[in-house]
Amino acid sequence: DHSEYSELEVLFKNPQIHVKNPHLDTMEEDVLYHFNLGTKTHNLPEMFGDIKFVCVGGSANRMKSFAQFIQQELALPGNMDNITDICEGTDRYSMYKVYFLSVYPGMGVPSISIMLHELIKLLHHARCIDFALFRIGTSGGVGLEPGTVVVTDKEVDCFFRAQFEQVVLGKVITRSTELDVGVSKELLQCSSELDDVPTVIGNTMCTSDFYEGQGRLDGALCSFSTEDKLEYLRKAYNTGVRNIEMESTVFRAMCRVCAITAVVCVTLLNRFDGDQISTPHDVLVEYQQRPQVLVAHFIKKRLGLI
Ligand code: R2B
Ligand code: URA
Repeated sequence: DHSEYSELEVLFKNPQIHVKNPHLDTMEEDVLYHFNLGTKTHNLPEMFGDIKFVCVGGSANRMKSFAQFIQQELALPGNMDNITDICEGTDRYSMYKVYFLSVYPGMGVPSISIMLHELIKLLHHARCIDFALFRIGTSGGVGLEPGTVVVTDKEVDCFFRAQFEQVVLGKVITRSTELDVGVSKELLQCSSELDDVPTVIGNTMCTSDFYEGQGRLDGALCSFSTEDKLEYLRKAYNTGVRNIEMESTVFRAMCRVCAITAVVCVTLLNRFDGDQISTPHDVLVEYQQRPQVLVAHFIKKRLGLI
């Protein structure tokens, strides 16, 4: 059965991951090649069974500092100065674990999609239950003040449809990005309890290119006029799009296995005002911390720490 959602299923009452791929059951070993982990070489339940929150996104360094930040915020034991990359045997992805898991998925849909296959199987093999999965990152704003955080309502493709298309065996398979329990309102509430994390709920458009694919005029190629670009951005805005990035649709479409998922991205610029990201480095660094601060606050509240 290859109907739309046959492979992955959420059991909300007991949200344990059910990876519905019958072929997996017949495999003696599962090698998670890009993580340099495997079911025979590693005790995955022991290594990862206690995971309650998973956060993907940013850059390798940002995910490391996020793990350190969470450890500090949750007052977890251990010395975080020498936290090691669980994936250091491969230079594809980076992964840091401190009760919660912080993963750098690379840039763009193909990269995060490979990572998510292995991450979901990892959580499945580790028999994790009841956990939340976040994508945090950067984006281009559509009609927003730079530095605004967008908590995604709907992840849409470049035609403004709430779906993710993938070619499988030469056929286009469509998966919805709409069907799960969102926590956007809870995150918005969290932002109101924080200083300097201006936040809105809006739709997030996911593209497969940073330049022409996002209507930029400053790439190596450009096939359209300034007016074409602005018309497209206005159209996007009118359908509810407030930011543009490169991973959200596949993230939501694949992560329906998790009880809670959220996409939280800060906007680095307002695309109606320009394309180049020329904001000073220290300002960008502060912007990029905002999704981390918001998600950390959410986690602390969920854990009853505040
Ligand atoms: C946001 O920022 C990156 C491009 O600069 C990309 O990974 C994304 O989604
Ligand atoms: N990331 C994107 O994908 N687009 C932007 O404009 C900024 C960051």
